[in-house]
Amino acid sequence: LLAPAGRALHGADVAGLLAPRLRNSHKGLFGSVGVIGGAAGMVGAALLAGRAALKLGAGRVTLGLLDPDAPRVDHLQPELMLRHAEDLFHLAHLTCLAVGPGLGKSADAVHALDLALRTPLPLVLDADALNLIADKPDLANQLATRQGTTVLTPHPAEAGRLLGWQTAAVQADRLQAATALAEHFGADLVLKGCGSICMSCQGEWCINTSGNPGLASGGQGDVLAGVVAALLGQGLSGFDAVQLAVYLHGAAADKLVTEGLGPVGLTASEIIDAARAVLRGL
Ligand code: NPW
Ligand code: AMP
Ligand code: MG
Repeated sequence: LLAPAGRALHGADVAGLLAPRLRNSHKGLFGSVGVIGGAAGMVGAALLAGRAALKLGAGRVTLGLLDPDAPRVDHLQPELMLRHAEDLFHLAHLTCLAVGPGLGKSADAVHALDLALRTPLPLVLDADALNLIADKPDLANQLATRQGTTVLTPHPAEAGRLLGWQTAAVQADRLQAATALAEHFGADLVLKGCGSICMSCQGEWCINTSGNPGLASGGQGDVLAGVVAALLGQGLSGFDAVQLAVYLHGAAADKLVTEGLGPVGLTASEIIDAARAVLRGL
């Protein structure tokens, strides 16, 4: 069988994926996103994902943090609800979960990921969620057999860990790596990096045209995971959510560079507001 041919991903491909909001809309229509992550020393990763989910339109966002000493409020984004990770699974209203930003690899992290994989909710798996799945065959099997939408957002090193390949081998044949991951896990995904590959669980794929080296800094991937979760929460399919999120994330960096910020020193926090502005202009 011939693999479906790929295409370049431009703004026109994703414009219109999110329907305009009705005048009588309410927050219950736009998803209740949970973010699981934020172990000691990496609480910021979960905050970035949560802030990104909020500013890309999620109706409500609750963080389930692994660090027992994590703050109870985000003073720069008090709209976020901060809980301990284990408490998140008692919230009946969640409609979508992002797992992994700053999750760490503790026993509590494994437990939280295991519970998330058992839910029927649309899932975004990033960072240490992917690293744990690479380490633990039971979790990998759960992922490969789960029903429901799953979006994977590996960078090349995370993709290599999942595949048992060196990072250089992933980079040498990025399309083959993305195809192998989509087939093995039956998931929609983005293989991140310059020219991110978005791939559907059916093997449909495209290469993103937006973005620049301003994105090569800590926290940018955590923001992307939050954007994908926001879009899943608003009802997009896994592949549509990946494409729109990846395009917006790159276009946000391009917008900031055009305006005279970065690329050196561009921060993940700055990308969030810019992505919201790009979405408005699509
Ligand atoms: P190298 O150096 O080339 O060998 P890791 P992480 C490679 C959290 N964070 N092309 C590259 O390898 C995350 O959420 C918390 C080629 C790089 O050094 C995770 O939970 C933050 N290679 C945790 O930290 C902000 C590429 O991968 C290595 C590549 C660990 O995540 C930061 C790094 O990967 C961070 O997000 C590319 N395009 N991209 C916070 N504020 O709390 C990556 N690599 O070892 O998986 O570490 O990505 O930092
Ligand atoms: P992470 O490594 O998880 O923090 O993710 C980094 C994010 O920034 C991913 O979405 C990458 O695709 C993006 N990124 C990093 N470097 C570049 C680059 N040189 N050009 C375009 N996007 C990049
Ligand atoms: Mg990352």
